[in-house]
Amino acid sequence: MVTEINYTQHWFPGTRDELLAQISQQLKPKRFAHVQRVEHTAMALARANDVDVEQASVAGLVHDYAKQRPAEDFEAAIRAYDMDPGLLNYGNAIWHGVVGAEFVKRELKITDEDILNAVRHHTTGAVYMTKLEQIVYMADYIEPARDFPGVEQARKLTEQELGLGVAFQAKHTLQYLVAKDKPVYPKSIMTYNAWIQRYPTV
Ligand code: DGI
Ligand code: FE
Ligand code: FE
Repeated sequence: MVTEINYTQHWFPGTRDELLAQISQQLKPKRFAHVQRVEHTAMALARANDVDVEQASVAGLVHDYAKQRPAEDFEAAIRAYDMDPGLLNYGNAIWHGVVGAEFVKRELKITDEDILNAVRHHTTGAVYMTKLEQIVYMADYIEPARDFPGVEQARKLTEQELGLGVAFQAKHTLQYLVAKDKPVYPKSIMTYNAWIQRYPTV
């Protein structure tokens, strides 16, 4: 996929090609292709929702930056950066976003808190999410290669209104986790509670 965008702002201190080069060192080809599809979807959602398209490009590209790190890296970072020790009870699924953002900040020199929060919250969502955070959360869920029951409805709702998509995803991810007997990270439940009250119809 070719996404022609020249970075003219300061979200990442370098060109898009330089960012891609750094990300490709961290990710296997399949995951690298996924983040580029998320970038593309996030840029479209940004255009539709009056969010900075370049900021959405950077956030989409970096959202899974830490996905393929070993557990030891995350455990060390949780201790080094005084993060919630409760995080140690979870695993890569939760760490790659909330702890991964710390690697994004330090290694990619991205300082914009909106982008960093979009990375932090892209798996669990959050009670309060900016439009950029909602965009990355949804782009990850509906990028073109996603294929699961309900994805078409998720795409339609997101097009209608970002918040509808967020509520839909929060509800369906919670249902999925419970059905699979997986532990639910408390933040995922908080996300569900908040968004289902804002959008009770999903
Ligand atoms: O990294 P991706 O695969 O692109 O997508 P993602 O960051 O949304 O991760 C999705 C995975 O995370 C999916 O398998 C469900 C899982 N997940 C989401 N919320 C929770 C969770 N896993 C646990 N254990 N607890 C959660 O609250
Ligand atoms: Fe992810
Ligand atoms: Fe992802």
